[in-house]
Amino acid sequence: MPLPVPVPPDGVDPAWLPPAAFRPLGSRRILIRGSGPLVDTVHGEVAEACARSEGRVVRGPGPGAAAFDLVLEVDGVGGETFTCGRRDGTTTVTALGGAGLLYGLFHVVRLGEEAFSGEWAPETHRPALALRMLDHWDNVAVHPVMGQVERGYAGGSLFWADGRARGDLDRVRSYGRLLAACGINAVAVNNVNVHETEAHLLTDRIGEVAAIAAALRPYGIRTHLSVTFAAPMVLGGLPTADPLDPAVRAWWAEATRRVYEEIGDFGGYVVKADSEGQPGPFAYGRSHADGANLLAAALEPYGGTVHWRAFVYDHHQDWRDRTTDRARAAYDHFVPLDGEFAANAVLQVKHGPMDFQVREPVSPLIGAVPRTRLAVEVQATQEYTGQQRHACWLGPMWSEVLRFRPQGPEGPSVGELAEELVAVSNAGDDPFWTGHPLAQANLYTFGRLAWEPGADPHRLLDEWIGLTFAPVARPTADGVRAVLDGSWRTYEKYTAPLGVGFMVQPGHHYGPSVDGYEYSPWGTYHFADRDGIGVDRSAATGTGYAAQYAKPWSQTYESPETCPDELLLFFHHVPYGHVLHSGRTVIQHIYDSHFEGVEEVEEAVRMWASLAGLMDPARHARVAERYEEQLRSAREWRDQINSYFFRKSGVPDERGRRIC
Ligand code: GCV
Repeated sequence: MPLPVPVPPDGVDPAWLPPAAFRPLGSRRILIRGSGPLVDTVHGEVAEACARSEGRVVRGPGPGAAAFDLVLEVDGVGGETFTCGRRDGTTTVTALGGAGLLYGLFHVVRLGEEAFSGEWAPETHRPALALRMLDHWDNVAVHPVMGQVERGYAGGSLFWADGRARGDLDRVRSYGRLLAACGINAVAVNNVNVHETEAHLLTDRIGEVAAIAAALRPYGIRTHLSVTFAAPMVLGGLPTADPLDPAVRAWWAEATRRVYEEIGDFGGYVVKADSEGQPGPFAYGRSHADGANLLAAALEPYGGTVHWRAFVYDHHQDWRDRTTDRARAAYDHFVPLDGEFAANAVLQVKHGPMDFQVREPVSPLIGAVPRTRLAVEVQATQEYTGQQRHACWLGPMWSEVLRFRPQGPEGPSVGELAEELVAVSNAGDDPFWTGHPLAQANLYTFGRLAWEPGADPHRLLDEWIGLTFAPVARPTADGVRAVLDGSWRTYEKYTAPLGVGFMVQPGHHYGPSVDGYEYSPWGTYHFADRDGIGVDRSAATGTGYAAQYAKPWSQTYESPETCPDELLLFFHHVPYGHVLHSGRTVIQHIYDSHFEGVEEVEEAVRMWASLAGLMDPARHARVAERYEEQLRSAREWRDQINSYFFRKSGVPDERGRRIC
């Protein structure tokens, strides 16, 4: 039976699955062979597309394939792999399982008319990373400081409303559909900071999680849950959460058994422990391997996984103490534990050593735990990259991370070392899903990069444009590409310079405040004085962080002479007159890049205005409105940063531009 395609509520943007994107497929004669729930989903998609465009679909063994333009068939025991080729006028997608067929269908949608022209040999497509996951930092109850979605810039939660799981889950079904169309196969439905209400999702409120899981399942998405390490105490009334205590182990085993009674394909737990106030094993003198293995043991009988976050650092640092370096923390905590984690425990590592800044080096932990399963975590929600008020397409940044080779140029890339890629989701109940309509490109690119980490992100951007604006005319495609293509570097230019990071307003993290975190306990400093700026992380004279890298990176980063310009202030404290590889001094680079960044935003605003009338007016208007704010904010960044460094250094701009 075909499963009806979910219908999002009125006014909700179709994102990258507008009906027009299905037109090339919908006007064809299509044969579907195979059975099972995901094949029913494929059947529903095809049936709806055909009903709209006068195509025809047959399900079953069918007459000879030659009578069809497209054959979608399952031939295997399961899995996500599919093969697609075209011969004698018939395009064939042969998948190993229902999930593969679903991905094969969306592959055909992406190809559009191309899927039905010429001939090509069968090509096999399989995801490079087994798990491609979104972590939602959603709270059930609205948190007094963080709101409903922590670091959420797209309205309220998609899953939770009025203190419980939404009754109407059509929007969640539509979300699952969008995610499947870019290759995502797992979702964690609540914040890693687990507050009291949300702790109960594990036990007495698991039925609500089960309802969400049921809504996502038809699109091949497994549901995961963030849990508090203190659950045995908070929920079970035990006096301890010590991971080696038999009663604690029994409690987790029983709680997990009940979870699987409700959700047979439950993915597992996500845990933030001993981090920013969340409880963890340190309270009992136990290691993080002890902690992770406790939950892994409870999940193991059911095939579940624990995602244990490596974001562990001291957030009560004394800013006067120059020896403690937050960037070192994940490596220092977890490298000694390599080889101690259970087979179903995955260490989830932020891509950089700090916290999703616009520019960071790749975390040295990623290349240093060969006997530990790794998930790399990126942030689609733009906490430090414009909060979905600024257009900032992060595809090139994530691609750089995934292509980096931590063990040296001959070693494996991050995309090869990681088994899984996780993003903090940027979606909410906003009609455009992501607040800023162009931020949809981040979600889409993330999913596609998780499938194929070596893909050229610009190709993926073009894919997103082609689908979202279908049928896309040249000026629209060129215009959208022009405003997004370099937007990450533009954002970098007008915010904190040369990898030094932060300089944001404390708390909400939007907008400039150069010294906002300079005298705080969070370990995020720039150390600017009248002579220079930057953090000395060299082994010779600094915190020693550079030595956490394998060669040649440890050597490259150790010296200001070889350190790449864009990371200079992350690794070194240098005088304002230090000459960069670009030939400019640091101070002149600060001035120039900030003027340039704002000019680039001005250009993007003009480009966007020229696209009026070429797309859905509501989408155009929303972006235009966001650009007004981006421009205001970029000018504020430029002026605060330039004035701050002019006042500190006393060095005038070579070009005599106005700096207050
Ligand atoms: C969910 C940063 C964010 C926090 C977030 C944390 C994390 O510190 O500001 O809001 O907490 O990262 O990744 O756990």
